[in-house]
Amino acid sequence: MGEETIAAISTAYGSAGVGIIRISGDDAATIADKAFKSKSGKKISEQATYRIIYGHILNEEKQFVDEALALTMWAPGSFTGEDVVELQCHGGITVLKKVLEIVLKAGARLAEPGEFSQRAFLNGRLDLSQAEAIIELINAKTETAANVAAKHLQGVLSSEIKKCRQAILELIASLEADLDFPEEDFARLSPEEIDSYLIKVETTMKTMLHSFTSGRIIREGLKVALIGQPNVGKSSLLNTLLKTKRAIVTDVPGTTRDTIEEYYNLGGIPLLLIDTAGIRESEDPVEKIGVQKTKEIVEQADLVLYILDLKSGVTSEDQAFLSQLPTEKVLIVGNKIDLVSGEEGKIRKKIKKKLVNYRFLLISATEKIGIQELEKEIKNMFFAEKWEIKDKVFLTNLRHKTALDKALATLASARHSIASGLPSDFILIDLKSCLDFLGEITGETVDEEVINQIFSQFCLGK
Ligand SMILES: Nc1nc2c(ncn2[C@@H]2O[C@H](COP(=O)(O)OP(=O)(O)OP(=O)(O)O)[C@@H](O)[C@H]2O)c(=O)[nH]1
Ligand SMILES: [Mg+2]
Repeated sequence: MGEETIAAISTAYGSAGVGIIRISGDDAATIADKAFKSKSGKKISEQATYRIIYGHILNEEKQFVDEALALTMWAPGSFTGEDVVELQCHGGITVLKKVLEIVLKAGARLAEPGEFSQRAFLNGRLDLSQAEAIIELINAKTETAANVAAKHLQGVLSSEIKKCRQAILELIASLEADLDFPEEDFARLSPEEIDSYLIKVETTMKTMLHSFTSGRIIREGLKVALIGQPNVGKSSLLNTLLKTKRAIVTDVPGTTRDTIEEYYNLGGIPLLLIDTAGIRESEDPVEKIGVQKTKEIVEQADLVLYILDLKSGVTSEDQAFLSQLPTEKVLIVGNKIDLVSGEEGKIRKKIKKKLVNYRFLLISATEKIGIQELEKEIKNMFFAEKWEIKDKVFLTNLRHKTALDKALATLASARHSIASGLPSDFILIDLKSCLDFLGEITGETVDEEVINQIFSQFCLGK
């Protein structure tokens, strides 16, 4: 150890019943003793681990600043693996800042964002993917996202990665033994055996990789953009789905200017619904910006609900706009079916003819017709598989995905070497890189710069 002792406010900035100052490092107890006087006269440094004592925070002039409870957690039995004292004060930001200042004057250094977690990682309390799960859990926007992050924190992903690494490691050992002791008479693996061994590891890794799309949706929500010309009923559909009057609806075209984003829970799966400004050529500068923004939203969306006003049908503007988008990203929603009752068959035929190969359905946003069918269609498009969080590993982090991509590429290269009849030296090079890439996920083989970069994204005090 021998690291500096660090301190920070670990609770949210705002008003709350309680706020916590966390102090971690070799001098945590001595520093805390300078800021905190217990009611009983006992020193924090004389306490056993996991004790709570009541007392007062006093400034340098021995003036009373706040009441507090001091919680002791001595190394290695703390989050960071170091000596930790947490001062539980009252949760006002001004008072917490005052207490922090006293602690810093007593000899602690202000912690960098994520520094407590970084120390936990460096002291082997968590691996890198588990540390990243903390931030995922803190930022979880839905219950599903929190559940997945909790699984990662428990090490579900790490253990899957470690299993793959172990398998590769065993193969490396066996191939190296062949090279080192060529005369020894033990059963050697044939190229076919090596290949089928690698296929197994590859399959496990690919399954993990494929979970990334779902994983990202779990974390960020499926981005669903409501797009269409002015007045077709985009905001009305948003309101109907959310069952609130979230967006302003009027019969004036160009009502929505800025985008409106709201999370919507579709059977446990988060959808991020984005209502946008109707697309049209406009001279109005505000509307122009809105339309430009709509185009950007379309780019980022996982799904575009392209809304048509069935009274106007499919216009050439609609066709022009849609032609710029990949068909599989679009679901055509014919709205205001209530206004054209009796003409459904004819309308369907027309849409089919003008918009070949698109999925489409007919609804009424205001009369709530076809809404369940719409929800069902979205589910079918994206969530055909069951979202069982139980034991399944979901890849949610882009850094992990990139490392896994690279690891898979090295396996492919190893298999290629086998197929080309190359000697095991070649295969070994790839297998060792594979090992390194997998190790990047859990943090065994990642360089310091990357580690610093990861932890700097954490919030202050974590
Ligand atoms: N009859 C009927 N009217 C609807 C339906 N959906 C929307 N409307 C009406 O159409 C008008 C426009 O609705 P909005 O939801 O504001 O349309 P928008 O696409 O958000 O319009 P902009 O924000 O201007 O681009 C309003 O008067 C709504 O009441 C529907 O299913 N049936
Ligand atoms: Mg609108």
